[in-house]
Amino acid sequence: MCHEKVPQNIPELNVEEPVLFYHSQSFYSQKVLLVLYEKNINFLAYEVNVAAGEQYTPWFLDLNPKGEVPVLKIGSLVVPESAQIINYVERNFQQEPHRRLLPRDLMPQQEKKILRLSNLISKLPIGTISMGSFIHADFSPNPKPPFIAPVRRALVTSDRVMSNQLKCYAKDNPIYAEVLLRKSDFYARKRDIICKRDDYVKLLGRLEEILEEIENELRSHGNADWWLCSSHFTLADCCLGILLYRLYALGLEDYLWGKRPHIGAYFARLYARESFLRAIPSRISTLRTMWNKTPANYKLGVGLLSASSVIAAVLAMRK
Ligand SMILES: N[C@@H](CCC(=O)N[C@@H](CS)C(=O)NCC(=O)O)C(=O)O
Repeated sequence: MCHEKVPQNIPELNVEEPVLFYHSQSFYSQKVLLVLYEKNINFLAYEVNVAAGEQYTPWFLDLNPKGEVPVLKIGSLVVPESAQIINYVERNFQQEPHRRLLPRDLMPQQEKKILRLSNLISKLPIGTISMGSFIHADFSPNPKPPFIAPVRRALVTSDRVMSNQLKCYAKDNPIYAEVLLRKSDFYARKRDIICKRDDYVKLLGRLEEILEEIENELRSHGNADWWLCSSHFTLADCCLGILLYRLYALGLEDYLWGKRPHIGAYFARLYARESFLRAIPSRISTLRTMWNKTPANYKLGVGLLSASSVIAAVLAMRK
């Protein structure tokens, strides 16, 4: 078996309200969380133990055969994929106390711009950008927790074995074998792009083109107190806010918006928004991720180092 120590049956959640299966460090989960908070939707959050492979248990694969978070479940309705979840909630939760992320009073060209920019941002291969930044670390000199060196190394290692691991999950779950094997191929191809520096530079170039367009858009508002495309915080802001947060956590902010002051100011403004603060991972969850992802020998080293510092301090005090 590939997985252990995780619930082998769907958790009994006898609730009427929507349930979001998510992971606090997952980019796509954070985007959905931001949308749900912005729209003032009550929901129950179930954190899937991705590190232990809970997403490949049969009960989770029944929800999403790709073995990915986020998934939204409302009664018997199951909606996988962040884009589908966002579409679903935007269409179905529009009346008070909810609010639209595409407000009614937008001009047609504004709505078009919001949809276009949201779409551009959503198409970015964020997993490849993240993993590539761990390998070509000179682009991201200042990574934030949880992306400290031992965690980055552990993530690169688990990404490297993922393609084979997925073949193993496919064997364990023959009904979902086809989709899992397709995902295994995807991981093998992604690995090629991540490792080749030229390909990674091209990917960052594409990201920069989008950020340049966003910088120009923000600049065009002058001093108006606008978000990306409107005075309202819209769908485009949910996509952009979480993208910027991920790039910042990876340590790419100087490289990407050091020379784009409007994006820098926009990013700082997000921290005054309650929904954004709720959607990004708490310190506790970041510490938990760091602990789970840090190899045991490194923890032992840090433990020994701390113990020896304490002993040295005690000895010094006795002198
Ligand atoms: N296209 C999916 C991507 C979701 C995705 O990649 N989720 C990642 C976390 S950010 C995941 O569940 N990874 C676990 C795995 O693949 O084993 C979406 O938009 O929801």
